[in-house]
Amino acid sequence: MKTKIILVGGFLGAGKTTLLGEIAHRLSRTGKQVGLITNDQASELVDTVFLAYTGTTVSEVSGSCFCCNFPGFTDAIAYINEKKAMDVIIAEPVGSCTDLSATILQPLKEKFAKKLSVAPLSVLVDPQQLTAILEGRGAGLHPSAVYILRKQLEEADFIIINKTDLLKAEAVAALQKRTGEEWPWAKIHAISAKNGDGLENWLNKVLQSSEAGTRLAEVDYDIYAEGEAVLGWLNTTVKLQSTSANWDLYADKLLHALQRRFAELNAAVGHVKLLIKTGNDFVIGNITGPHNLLNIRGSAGEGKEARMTLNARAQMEPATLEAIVLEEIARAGGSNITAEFAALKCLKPGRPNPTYRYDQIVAQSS
Ligand SMILES: Nc1nc2c(ncn2[C@@H]2O[C@H](COP(=O)(O)OP(=O)(O)O)[C@@H](O)[C@H]2O)c(=O)[nH]1
Ligand SMILES: [Mg+2]
Repeated sequence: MKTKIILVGGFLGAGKTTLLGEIAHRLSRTGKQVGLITNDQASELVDTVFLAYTGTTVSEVSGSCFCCNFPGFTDAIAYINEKKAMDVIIAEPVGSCTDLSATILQPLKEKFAKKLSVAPLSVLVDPQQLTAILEGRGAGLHPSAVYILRKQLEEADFIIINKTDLLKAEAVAALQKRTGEEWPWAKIHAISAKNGDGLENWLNKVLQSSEAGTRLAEVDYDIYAEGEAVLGWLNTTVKLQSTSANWDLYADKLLHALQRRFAELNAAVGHVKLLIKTGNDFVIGNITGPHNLLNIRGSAGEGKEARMTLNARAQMEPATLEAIVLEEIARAGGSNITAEFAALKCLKPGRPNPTYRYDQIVAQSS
């Protein structure tokens, strides 16, 4: 039996991890064995901690993106498959990555033809960002970051407009039509990873089709590198201690403070997310834009000790980002909560240098 491998790409905050969690649930319910792979430039990933709560086998490729560490990616596939023979493995590449068809899908089809069946490249997009880009606006992003987002859509086999729960049905239909006109070769799906709308339809298509990596985009690596380098990248894990603290209030306070600081600097936010866990309970929260509502779910309750993982991607120098995050962690805790940093990494992604970059489409038998 070949393992089906599904790559779910798309820009930071598009909803990839939410979708991965949801489809892992759905596939597991139908008796399928499912594994997940997350990816980041550094370890200490909120997505990995969050997805581990789904009870699925999760493997993290960190320190480099899949494209620049193809062997790391295929080792993660092998590691998961050794634990259990998987029917499906779903992988989430870094949100600022593009050129995945040339650097991941083609080499997978060629080198792993016996073991893997590659699914169509599905690229998720936030409808607000998509609308802005179709109207020629920048969605608050640097022009080179917009370039990356457009390239992600250009190389997609399936473009998935996510978060349709935020739009009226007519607006979804109009956006689907306009997207189809812009990228006529792609199949356009509209879903809500949150409420499940459109999900089954996309999932069935993606599982049945072997039309994977049917497009190669021409990518200018200078612009691509600049689009990634404008983002400051911070990952940290912090041990929090208190005589007694309400961790949900702390999460809320910290996220609001960070959002205010980024808005003051007018800095576009790729995403800021944190997860605080106490035993088996957790609270998870996100900021996806300077004025977007915060999204906080779950509860870590009250107590003396908690562990927080925080990831921030914002358009600013890493040193500025680090200073802001450290200041606000200290301030949100006040005199009641102390923070001990178990890990802290702050960086600017380096120039992408893929292991492989194919300039021809590899055929795949079904
Ligand atoms: N309203 C709405 N929000 C969503 C949906 N999918 C994801 N989100 C939210 O979008 C934010 C980013 O989601 P995440 O899955 O972390 O995105 P990723 O960076 O692409 O992995 C989170 O606040 C999610 O709760 C959706 O279908 N509807
Ligand atoms: Mg994610």
